[in-house]
Amino acid sequence: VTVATLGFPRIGPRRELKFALEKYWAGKIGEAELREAAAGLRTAAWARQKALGTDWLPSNDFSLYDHVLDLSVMLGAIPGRYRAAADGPADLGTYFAMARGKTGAGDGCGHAHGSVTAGEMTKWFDTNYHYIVPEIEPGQTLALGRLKIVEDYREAKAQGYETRPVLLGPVTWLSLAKGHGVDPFDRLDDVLALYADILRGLAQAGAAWVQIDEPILVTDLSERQRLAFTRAYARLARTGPRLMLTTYFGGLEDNLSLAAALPVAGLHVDLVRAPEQLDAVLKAAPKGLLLSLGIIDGRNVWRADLDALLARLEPVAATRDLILAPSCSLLHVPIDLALEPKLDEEIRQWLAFAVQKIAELDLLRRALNDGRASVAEPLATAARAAAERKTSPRIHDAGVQARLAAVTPAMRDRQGSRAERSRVQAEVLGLPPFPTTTIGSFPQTADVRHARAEHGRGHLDDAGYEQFLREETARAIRWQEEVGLDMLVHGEFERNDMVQYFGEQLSGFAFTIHGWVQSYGSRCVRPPILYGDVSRPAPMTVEWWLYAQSLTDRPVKGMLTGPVTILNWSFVRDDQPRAASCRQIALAIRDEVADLERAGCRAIQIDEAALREGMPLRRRDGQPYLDWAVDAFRLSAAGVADATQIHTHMCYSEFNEILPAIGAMDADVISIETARSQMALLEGFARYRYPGEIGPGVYDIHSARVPTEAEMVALMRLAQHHLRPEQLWINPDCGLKTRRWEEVRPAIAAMVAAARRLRGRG
Ligand code: THG
Ligand code: ZN
Repeated sequence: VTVATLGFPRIGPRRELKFALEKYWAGKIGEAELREAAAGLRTAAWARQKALGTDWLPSNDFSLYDHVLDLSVMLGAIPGRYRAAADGPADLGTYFAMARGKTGAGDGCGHAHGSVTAGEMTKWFDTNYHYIVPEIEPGQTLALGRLKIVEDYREAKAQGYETRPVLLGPVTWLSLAKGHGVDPFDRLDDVLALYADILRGLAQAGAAWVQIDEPILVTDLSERQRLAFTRAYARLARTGPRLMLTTYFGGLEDNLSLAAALPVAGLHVDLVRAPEQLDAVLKAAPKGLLLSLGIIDGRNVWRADLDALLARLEPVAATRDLILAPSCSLLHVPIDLALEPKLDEEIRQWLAFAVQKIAELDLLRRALNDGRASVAEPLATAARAAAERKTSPRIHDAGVQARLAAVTPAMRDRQGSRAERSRVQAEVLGLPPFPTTTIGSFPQTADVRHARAEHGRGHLDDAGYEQFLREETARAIRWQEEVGLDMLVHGEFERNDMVQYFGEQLSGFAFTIHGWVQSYGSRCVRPPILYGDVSRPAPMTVEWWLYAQSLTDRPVKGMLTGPVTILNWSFVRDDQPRAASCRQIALAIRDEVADLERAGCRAIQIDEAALREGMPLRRRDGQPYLDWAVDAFRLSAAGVADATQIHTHMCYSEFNEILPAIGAMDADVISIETARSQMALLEGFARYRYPGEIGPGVYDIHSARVPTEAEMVALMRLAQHHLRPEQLWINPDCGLKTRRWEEVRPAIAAMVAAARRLRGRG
């Protein structure tokens, strides 16, 4: 029995990669320094994993921005708009242009000379990691660029580390790719020829094995994808190194026989998401197939129940050779629990971050190879922790249970119909046609982040920090009045993150100091850890809302994160269903909604940015998920009077398949991203006859480009093809926290001017 890891966090224990990248983008360091920082992180990761007992070390799991983008660049899938900007093979400038776009001369005055839009970014399966969507244009040439994967393999080897390079497989890459009018699978053979070259290059460099990731195998596959698997692996399996076909994020199910029949040398399966598949996998796997069992959760932070795992593994290990591994790459968990000195001691006993997970694998291997007695003491410690967690009073709160038991169906329903609500809300709010608003956050400037950091370090006291935040909020309110927005927001300067902020104030959640997880590129999040029954000891947002509203006569929206999004962006309990945890959070948010309303708030936005991405990977699981997710949202929102306007917001999503669910949420107003898709999204809303009010985003906030008034008017005219004018709001397509004021000021001014122009037309 040996131990493998499938990938290690890239960002570094102190987010070294983030800081190096941001310095490089700011022009403060050069390419050589950036590459040096990256190489240091790779070396440290190999050394660390080796020291912890990893037999199979990964390479090429590191990326400067995104591993899917790395592969696209390696295959030469570089859309024309970037080729114009660079001659020759893709350099670092092209790579980052694809990742982040590029602002060229003329940007800011609304023209786009030299500016290039970034590749589309979307969620990696059901995680909170975002990859850059591969693009295949008609007539796209594909040709190998720099073989980063071979370079990284050699780099490790030169340092004395024999590694198993990680390569995203061709069928998953093609499945994720967007073909502009062409089916990416038409290019299968071209892509396979390049993969064969990559594999030969790795073989020449000395690699004996390659980890080829095909997570698409845990989804519902089309016939074309299935055929592609057979064709691809017939071609690749005998090309060079042995292939460890790696699946994760779910069970193989109906794809098991397909996967087991591929002529690969090894198969990795996820036994955390799909523990029940072990028997079927053992039966389907030919004796010669090396099995890698993903038994330690790469998606969550709980310590494993080692005794239970050993009971399951011992009989298997007696009959065949095994690799023990995390279920998936450790990219999705924080690096090291040892960096959390402030974490509650009892809760710490229950947790394992990336480093601790590898130690668990090491322990399991020893127990299997040398007998449990050889590791009796650490096993006993783990068992004690597991037992204590099951019965801890920290987890179980009778008050919360009683409240849940008393939830009635009526608590999920608003009092009046949509039409009635709309009428009283119009009366109370007195907004003009095409009302303007923003999604909630304003720029998190260096000043804001600095003040928060100083406060965190104790260099700025509570009163000083509070004073700073008040001034920022007051400035934001004044500016919104001046620029002429109709419904204001307080700006969220006090919030680090829309989930973490609530996690820090709710009971049942723990939070970390260094528990960063990469979200995209240099951006990270610190997911709160939901360990126990949830309640809200005190109002969380009312003071800031009251302060902001005291400064203006215009309505200020109350800003909350919805229960589904809090759930999806947290590490959640594994001892009860997600639906149960979600309902508890919903009740806590419901309390906050009630307090905001009592304080006089007339419009409350409950963001469900992550509702769509929480969709399970298998179609059959979709509707049950939507049922409880929508239910939780309604439970959080429906306690208000008809006159209180409930808003919600959803981020970049393909909504069409979930429109009935969005309708069922019964929010009065929804804001969505549409700027990039030229309002195409609205067709679906129109076809479905969405009954509520909608703010289709007219300002693509993911780009530094400042849109013009004319562009936004044009977008709203497009919107009116699909929806009645009374339904429409005007807003950016997401929060503005990642933008700079220099961009936000002119963009919002143009947006308000666009609204005025539309009103003039009547
Ligand atoms: N919060 C959480 N998850 C998210 C988002 C979020 N997932 C999807 C989307 N939004 C991802 N976008 C971002 C945008 C910005 C940042 C992170 C994810 C970001 N992070 C700061 C950074 O990396 O410097 C750290 C923020 C902090 O101090 O906590 O800016 O909004 N949970
Ligand atoms: Zn958004």
